[in-house]
This record gives sequence, structure tokens and C-alpha cells, in this order.
Amino acid sequence: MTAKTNSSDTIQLTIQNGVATITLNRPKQLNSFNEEMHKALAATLDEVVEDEQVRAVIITGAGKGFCAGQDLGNRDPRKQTYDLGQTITEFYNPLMRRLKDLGKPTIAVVNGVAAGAGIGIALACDIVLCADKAKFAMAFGKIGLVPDSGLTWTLVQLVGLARAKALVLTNATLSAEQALEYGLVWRVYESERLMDEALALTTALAHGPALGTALTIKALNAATYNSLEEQLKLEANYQQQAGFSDDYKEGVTAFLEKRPAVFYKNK
Ligand code: T3D
Repeated sequence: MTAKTNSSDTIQLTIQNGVATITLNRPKQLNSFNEEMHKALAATLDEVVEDEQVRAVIITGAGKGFCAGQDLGNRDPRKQTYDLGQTITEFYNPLMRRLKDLGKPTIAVVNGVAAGAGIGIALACDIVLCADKAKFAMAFGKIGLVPDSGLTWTLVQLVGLARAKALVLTNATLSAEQALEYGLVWRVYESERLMDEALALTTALAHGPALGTALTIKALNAATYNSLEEQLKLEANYQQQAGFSDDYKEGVTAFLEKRPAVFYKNK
């Protein structure tokens, strides 16, 4: 078992057993984003992509919240105007692209409230788990803004156009149970169990076949914009790649030898 911790002020990183746990760490501000945290998160995501020992990634929040989106404490529109298009282009959009295309499975562990772009970050992950006390607060309309972080797209994909419109136009706050019912989250756990359950799931993913898992995520993401014909071609291509991998060899050998497959060995 390897254990490594590497923390900046705003982002904490722990790597253990093939799992990188990234913790947004501005608890007094409900882990809302300032420029420093954006930059630290981008650098940390680069680091976990590069690290061959990392095979699955958890994103969670320190303290009682997951992430309240943009830090409003460093915005004062009474004193100056802000070009929010620039923030989105420079920070939020690259983050969303990075998360969607990480090449390793991502699990959002929503430990408390998620608001604004915080919801976008959770929903950009491959699997979302949350605490029973978690809330999902749309928030944008309350401050005169438009949903960002890909949410106008992701919400429509996940809940359909009618529900997506109602959720954002009414600035709804969903409970964990409602988020589960709407298909925004995969499982809800009592707070005390959340991280243990998340680590069990993520460790299992980390011990799975890395290439097959990465290609499966890519294929499912592509299905949101491809035709069936395009998906069939893509599946043939990805299956060809997976079929040439050592993991396929190991998986079938294990089946024939009636033993569990071993895709990952801790160094
Ligand atoms: O701006 C750009 O660059 C464009 C990008 C935009 C992306 C966005 O995310 S826009 C949306 C920004 N986020 C919000 O509008 C959410 C604002 N926060 C809230 O609505 C509520 O705080 C919550 C629904 C998230 C949670 O409510 P509650 O009652 O559980 O907690 P609270 O008491 O409101 O907050 C606890 C503390 O966190 C509080 O600080 P205090 O008074 O104890 O010192 C509060 O000020 C702070 N906090 C919460 N959200 C933010 C925040 N501080 C800075 N920025 C925040 N977004």
C-alpha cells in the first residue's frame, strides 16, 4: 500500500491504494473557488493524470460543504464591474473539460451543500455519491447569473429539458433524496459512512482494468452526441484497443483458471 500526501492551502491531495483523493479546502467559504484554488486544482489534476499509480480520483470538500461555486466574497459589483465571461473561459470551462476527459474514473463525494458551479463540478464527475444531509442549490438566478460549468448541458442530459428549466428558473434547492430521485447522484449515504463507502467503490475501480475503464467512460460520454452508427464504429475501435491489452489477457486467463483477475498491483 502506498500513501502520499501533498497539500497546498486550498487543495489537499492524498494518494493511497491507487486512489487520489482531492479535497477542496476553503471550508470557511464552503470551498468556493477563488483564483488560487482554481490554479491549485488544475495543477493537482495534472499531477494525478501524470501519476501512473493513480487509477481513480475522488473529489470532495473539507468541512461541512462540498463547494459553493464562485467565491462571492471577492466580488463587489458596487465598486467595479467584472468580466465573468473571462473567468468562465479561463478557469471554469478548462476545469470542466479536464474533468470530462481525465482518462481515469472520477467520483464526486458531495459531503454537504453544493451550489452554483459546485454542482457543475460534481456532475462533471463519472459517479456522484452524496451525504444524506447534502443539498444541491442552483443559486445562479439568485445573483442574476446563468448556469455555467456545463450545467445547461449536463442538467438537460440528466433530468430532461422540462425539469432542468424548472430547477434553474425557480433556483431550486434539491435534497439528497430528490437528487437521487432525479438521477443526479448514484447513492446517498449517512455522513458517517460516506467516505468509507466512497473509498470502497473507488478502490474497486482503481483495481479494475484501466484501459477498458477509460475507454468505457469515453464511449458513454460520446454517446451523448453521437448517432448509433457513430457509436457502433467507436465501440469496434475501442474494443479492438481493449482486446489488445494485457488486461484482456489477464481477465480471460483468470476466467479460464477460475480465479479473480488481478489488473493492478500496488508498488
Ligand atoms: O463569478 C464568476 O466568476 C462567474 C462564475 C460563477 C460560478 C458560480 O458558481 S455563480 C454562483 C455562486 N455561488 C452562490 O451564489 C452560492 C452562495 N451561497 C449560498 O447561496 C449559500 O451560502 C449556500 C446555499 C451555498 C449554503 O447556505 P447555508 O445556509 O448552508 O450556509 P451559509 O450560512 O449561507 O454559508 C456558510 C458560510 O459560507 C458563510 O460565511 P460566514 O457568514 O459563516 O462567514 C457564507 O458567507 C459562506 N459562503 C457560502 N457561499 C459562499 C460563501 N462565501 C463565499 N462565496 C460563496 N459562494
